[in-house]
Amino acid sequence: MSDKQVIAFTEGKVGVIQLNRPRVMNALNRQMVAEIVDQAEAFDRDENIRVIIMKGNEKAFAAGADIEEMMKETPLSLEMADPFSSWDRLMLVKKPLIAVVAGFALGGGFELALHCDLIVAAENASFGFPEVKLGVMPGAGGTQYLTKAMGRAKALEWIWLGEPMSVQEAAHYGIINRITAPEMVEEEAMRLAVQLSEQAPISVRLIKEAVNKAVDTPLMEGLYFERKNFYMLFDSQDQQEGMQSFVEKRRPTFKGE
Ligand code: CO8
Repeated sequence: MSDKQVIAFTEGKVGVIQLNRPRVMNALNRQMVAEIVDQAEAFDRDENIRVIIMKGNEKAFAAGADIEEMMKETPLSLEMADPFSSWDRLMLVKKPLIAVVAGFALGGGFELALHCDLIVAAENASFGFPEVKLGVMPGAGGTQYLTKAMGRAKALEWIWLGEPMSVQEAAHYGIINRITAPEMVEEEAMRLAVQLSEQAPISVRLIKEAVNKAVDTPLMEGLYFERKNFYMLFDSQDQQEGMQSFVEKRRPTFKGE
């Protein structure tokens, strides 16, 4: 096992995962994906953490799967290694995940950002699925996420042509949440993370569950799911604190209980 490929640290109630293969634009090899997912799960279990930030550096969030590693794969090696099961685990993280994207978020790097709940992007961010130019296609959810976000025709155009997408285009399709100057992007993401970390944690968690449910559930089923989560919150101290603080005209303090 070589050196660690992600750096993890905390700032208050925010856990930060920094992708750390700058020499290759944070290309995602298997070890790095495993470390990202293990760390995200560790923060998810950590009672002191309420929000998780995932970031790269000023040149790249991640320029896709590591092509040197990937070029040796065969259908059987992929089947046996089952690389996408790690990505499925990322979807089970219950706390908010915020991607900070400066520079390239391509292929698997774009998919990694799309696995996060919110994306804060620098003006120089560039998103895209260049896989077609390598004779393959997106494999970690790109065809599904993009089609749900922008509709079939535009998704086909982007993925077929493999062209880079600017932040303005990504914002137009609702793919990213905020755009900032490159030097402000980390600060803006941290500001958003801190704001989220001050919300009632159980509410935040059940809201994520319910919104995710809306993505591929018939409306009636989604409405029932939302209702159950709404009822459940009336068993929390945070609900009592939130409403009590309102009538007492003071700021609430949420404990996640
Ligand atoms: N894999 C391996 N090495 C990479 C990758 C990559 N994806 N991207 C960049 N590098 C390396 C370069 O080879 C170069 O290394 P060296 O200095 O040793 O030559 C170094 O990073 C710097 O890159 P460049 O010199 O090319 O920098 P430029 O600024 O000229 O260009 C680009 C930057 C545009 C990002 C360019 O490097 C590029 O096009 N990279 C490849 C992008 C790409 O095709 N990504 C898609 C990969 S396929 C994919 O993601 C499939 C996803 C499937 C699921 C995910 C599983 C993990």
